[in-house]
Amino acid sequence: MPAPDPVPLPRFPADFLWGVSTSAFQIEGSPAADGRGPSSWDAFTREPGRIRDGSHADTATDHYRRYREDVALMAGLGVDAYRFSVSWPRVLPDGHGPINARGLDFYDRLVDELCTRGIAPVPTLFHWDTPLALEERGGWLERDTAERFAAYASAVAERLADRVPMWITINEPAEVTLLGYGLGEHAPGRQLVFDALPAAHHQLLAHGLGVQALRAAGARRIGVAASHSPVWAAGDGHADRAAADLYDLLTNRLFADPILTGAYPDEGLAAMLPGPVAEDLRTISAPLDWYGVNYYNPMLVGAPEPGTPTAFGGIGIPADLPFGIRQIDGYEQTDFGWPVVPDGLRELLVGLRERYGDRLPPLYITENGCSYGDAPDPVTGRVADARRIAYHEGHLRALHRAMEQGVDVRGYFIWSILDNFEWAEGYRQRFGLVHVDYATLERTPKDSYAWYRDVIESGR
Ligand code: IFM
Repeated sequence: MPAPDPVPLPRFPADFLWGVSTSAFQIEGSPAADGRGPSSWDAFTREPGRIRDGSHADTATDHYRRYREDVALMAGLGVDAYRFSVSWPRVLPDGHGPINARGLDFYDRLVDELCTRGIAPVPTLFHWDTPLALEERGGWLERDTAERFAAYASAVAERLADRVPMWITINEPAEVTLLGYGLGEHAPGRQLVFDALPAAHHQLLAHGLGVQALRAAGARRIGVAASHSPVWAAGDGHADRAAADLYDLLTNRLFADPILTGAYPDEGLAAMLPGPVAEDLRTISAPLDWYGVNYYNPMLVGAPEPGTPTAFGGIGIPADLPFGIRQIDGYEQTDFGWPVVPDGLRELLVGLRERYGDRLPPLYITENGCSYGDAPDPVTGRVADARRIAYHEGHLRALHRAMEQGVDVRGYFIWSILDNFEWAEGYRQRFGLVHVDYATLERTPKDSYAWYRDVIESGR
């Protein structure tokens, strides 16, 4: 158990935005309510062996029906903002065609509830739940999906832009590309390895077209939520450094460079992408108001070791890839097996500032969090999650150091307000400030909830 740090947390600027995050598929449940269509993840969870605990997200946390209770929990925390995602198949059950007004009504009610409580709604338009009808036509491997996304973005903004102060186009296109289309660990379960690259380009194009559509509909303050990790080479030799550089290119620069510089980081790679790439890059790099960073941990990468498949956080990495993921020793691990490296956040942010300079808009940490399985005490009901508190304290200190080093960071969203459906892990990983009993759906704020409430309060 980590000892509490006796040094008080540093002060953040008075206008620093404190928030919490979720995504639709992970919390909402009610997959058939009010005309929602099926998503790629509904189908994936039904395939035997895909989800480690054999679960699905038909109920998840039942947020679709309990959203008022959840917004009340956020109000109790005192957060300034709530980052949630809009389910594309609720709004357009087939991914295109007529709008399902009842699906949009849910987000209308949610936004109203948030506004009533003084919490800024921050919707993400795509957090992985592709409408199944589009997935069956190739999903993100097809350019058409990007164009459909833009029409969907318009529909959502036309309804909500009058009350939404900050927008996010897409979440973590790197994970969808790598885990969904490259390795098959996530929906849609394709194992295309490097043939998955069109999925990256089309999500980036969707982001760019989405920015245009949002601006045309009057949306303000548009950003993206991209996952980033510092990549550490496993050794000083050329082979390890080259493998780490390739991993950094494929997971960090492949996504940030087009958005922030209007170019792919490697010409050979750009040449493998479909469509009018140069023209698309102009769309993809339309100026953003801010850039969102999702940070969990650094990655240690070395040359592949033939015959030794590697794994990270339960995800198997095939042995024939040109890099191998190594275990990071010497740090505590979350229950997911992810190393806890707070200074990796500072390293990452300073690195982004060095690489992109003045092209980097103000940053928000759109996700940061940890999975620990602490449960309510059977007698007192208390959920004593000291490790989560230590995790966030450490990351806030690291974030503050990055700001002292000149990185312009405007806010921090904890992943997540609630325990929820953690994709291929099912319900085995709990990231919430609030415990969810999946049998009764009872919510129990953990000690970390009270800690975050105090952090927010003391900053005011
Ligand atoms: O739960 C996910 C989220 O959907 C995307 N970012 C990482 C989180 C933890 O794995």
